[in-house]
Amino acid sequence: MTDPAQTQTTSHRSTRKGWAHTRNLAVVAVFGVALTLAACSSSSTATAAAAAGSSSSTPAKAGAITIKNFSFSPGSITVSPGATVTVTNNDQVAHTVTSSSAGFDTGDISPGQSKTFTAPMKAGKYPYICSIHQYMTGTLIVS
Ligand SMILES: [Cu+2]
Repeated sequence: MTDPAQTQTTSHRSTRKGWAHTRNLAVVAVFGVALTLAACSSSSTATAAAAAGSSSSTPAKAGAITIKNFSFSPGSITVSPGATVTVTNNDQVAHTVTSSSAGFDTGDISPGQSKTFTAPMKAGKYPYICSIHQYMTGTLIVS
């Protein structure tokens, strides 16, 4: 197997390209810090909301649900139609994210593992449970 990193160091052109790429990353990082500082100093949630809204042209808004202490977090999550939702189980026992009405089900998620499911295409409010511990409830909102 050829290591791409090694291949780069043997070619001047590739090395220069790699350096330029690293420099671009640094510029992005600095810009990111500046943005963060600006957001903090103004302490305006409106600014953050506007920034988030400007990225609405991106594909389906994905979601992430975490399970800890027999509880879904966040208890209610909003995603785009057809979005991929990742569920991470941070408990010591298996859990599921199951919605019989919406037709999504992760199946058993072992402790420390993650699984994904696809959100319904139809906008709506979909309650789900853990099929193993049916008192565990959460809500997936598609909008
Ligand atoms: Cu469970």
